[in-house]
Amino acid sequence: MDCLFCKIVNQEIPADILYEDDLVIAFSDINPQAPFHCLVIPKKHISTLNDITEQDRELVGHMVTTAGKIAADKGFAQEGYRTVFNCNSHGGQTVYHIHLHVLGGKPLGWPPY
Ligand code: IU
Repeated sequence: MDCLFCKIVNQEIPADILYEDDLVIAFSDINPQAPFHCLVIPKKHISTLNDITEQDRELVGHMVTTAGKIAADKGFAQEGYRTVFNCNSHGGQTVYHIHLHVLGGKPLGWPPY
């Protein structure tokens, strides 16, 4: 499978890794949209949020708790931060391996258009 994020998981492509465990990896986004912007991805390939099954509940929960821990470690917990899953074209998804964006370090606008 020709998946860019699988290649990052398999260390075939370099990335600025911020966190890694058996289930997930977090790395800096190459095109940051905030002073801090990283992606938390599962090591398992899942293309979109539409492909998540009941069996992935723990994995996706772990992605979210990992995002929260990274934000806390970076000192964003109090002032706040944003987590985003984009799904398919209308959601703005461009890489088809699910990833949770974690953005922080400034007040972020809403809505996102
Ligand atoms: P999206 O939700 O699929 O649009 O987000 C994909 C993100 O992956 C986007 O923010 C890119 O900047 C980021 N990214 C990356 O960090 N490294 C890469 O090699 C590529 C995309 I291609």
